[in-house]
Amino acid sequence: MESQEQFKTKGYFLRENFLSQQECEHFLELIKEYRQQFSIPKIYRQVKPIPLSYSVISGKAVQSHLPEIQKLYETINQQINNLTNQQLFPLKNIEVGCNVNITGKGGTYRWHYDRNAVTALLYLNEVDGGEIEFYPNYRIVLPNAKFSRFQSFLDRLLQLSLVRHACGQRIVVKPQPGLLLIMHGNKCLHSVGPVTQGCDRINIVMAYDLPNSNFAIEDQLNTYLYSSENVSALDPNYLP
Ligand SMILES: O=C(O)CCC(=O)C(=O)O
Ligand SMILES: [Fe+2]
Repeated sequence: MESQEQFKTKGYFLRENFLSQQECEHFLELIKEYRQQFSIPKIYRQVKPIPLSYSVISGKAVQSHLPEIQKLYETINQQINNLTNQQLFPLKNIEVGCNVNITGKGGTYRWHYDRNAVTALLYLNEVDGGEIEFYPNYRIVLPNAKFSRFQSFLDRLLQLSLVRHACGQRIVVKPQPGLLLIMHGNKCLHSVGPVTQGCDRINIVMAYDLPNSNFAIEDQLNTYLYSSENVSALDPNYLP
């Protein structure tokens, strides 16, 4: 009950030690083994002020090769349904549903909102730097126009540091093994600052939504986020 209240009023939920140190090490080992067998794309998108610079094991690979992580995606679904008092589901688009983000030294994740309603971030290790900075329930969403140019303008305006600091509640969280962060992904502005130490920052990103959710832009955004290919759109979060 307490957690439900917390999520409702604050717009996010943090739980330390959702996984034990040993469980984290086990998942890190599975990820390491996956990386010894397969190469993973490195994504670099030059956006300001914080570029998107990371590597990712996308949802399709998680589903086929990392069944224990896929299982975790389902377990956390239950937790989220309790927390939100809603019936949310894994995304229909497998590629987007459950990813492993791997951020090396100097890597960052741009300012953005997720496309889905609720996102869970599960951190597996501790690094220097690589803090996530977020502003819960911050976005002003235009009804029926959330992929429009005007929405894009509004989002860019609210991303300015002056506006963020004046209008938002700034929260900074340092990754630690087993830490679970749940947020309204499509309303919470977030970014990841540079990892300053050699070791990779590794976390699992799990996306949930209502069953009838649909996203106006899928393919371009997926290419942008999960492959190293070029995309023509300036920002594929919005319609041209
Ligand atoms: O790695 C993080 O802490 C955040 C990643 C993120 O926001 C995303 O993958 O959408
Ligand atoms: Fe995100």
